[in-house]
Amino acid sequence: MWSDRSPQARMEEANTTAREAAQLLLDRIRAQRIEAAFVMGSGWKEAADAIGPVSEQVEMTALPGFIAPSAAGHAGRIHAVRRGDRTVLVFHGRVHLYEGYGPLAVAHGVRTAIAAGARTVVLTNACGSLTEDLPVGAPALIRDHINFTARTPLIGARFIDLTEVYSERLRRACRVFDRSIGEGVYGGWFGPAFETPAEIRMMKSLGVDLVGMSTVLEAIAAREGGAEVLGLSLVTNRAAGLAGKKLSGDEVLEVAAAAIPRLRPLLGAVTELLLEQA
Ligand code: 8IG
Repeated sequence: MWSDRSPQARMEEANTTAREAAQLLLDRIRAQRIEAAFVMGSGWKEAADAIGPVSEQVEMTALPGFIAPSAAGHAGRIHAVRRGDRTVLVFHGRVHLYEGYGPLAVAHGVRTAIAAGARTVVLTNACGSLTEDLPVGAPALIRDHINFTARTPLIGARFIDLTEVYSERLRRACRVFDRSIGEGVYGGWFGPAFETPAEIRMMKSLGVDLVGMSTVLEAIAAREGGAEVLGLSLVTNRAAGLAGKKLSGDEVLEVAAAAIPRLRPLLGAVTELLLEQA
């Protein structure tokens, strides 16, 4: 899948497959539609219980177009959370460009959620920080992004406006809930290798505050689909060359685990907000 056809056919196939996946998913979770979708990146998964009790679970690979995520901590499962007569989806795991499947596979979860009715997509991730203002262990709002991947989930003449990818309204609401939460520009990096110190200096000079390997393509696809986007980053390390030591996977996991108590109330508040407006 996602290969050898004409560009238009591949875009159509992506949208058709998302609609098919959405229908099957809605059948499985016995819902008419969903209100919102959360994509849980590394570090965030253990805080997902704050969104609400899980009523149904679906394996991603049971749905057309989904690929079992291979990155550590990505379960490849979709949870349905029922709150009153409303349903939100929680994606445990996502596909990254560095896994090699391409931008359509990366955006498929978001497209499926929107085809299932989601009007809001909450994209979470773990990332590196380029500024002392966004400290390790703290969540931060994504204000804007720079797409360094040279990829896009859009094929053809789709001139989508990206003036406000990350909803000002939702960011403001998060700041009201947590007055100390920081905000920054996220640089989306292809990976899988982290940046060199020179690449981080380049990004810094271009106005990047946070850097990671996800989120940007999903955000673009969500905007194309007309959904509002909230981007939440958990800073787990200082970017390469800024901390005077090498980046350590174990340290990232430790920082993420320690941050769970800070992420839970934020996710709870965001869920309330999304259900209120629904
Ligand atoms: I966690 O420093 C995490 N993910 N590109 N750079 C990039 N991705 C990351 C980083 C980082 N930390």
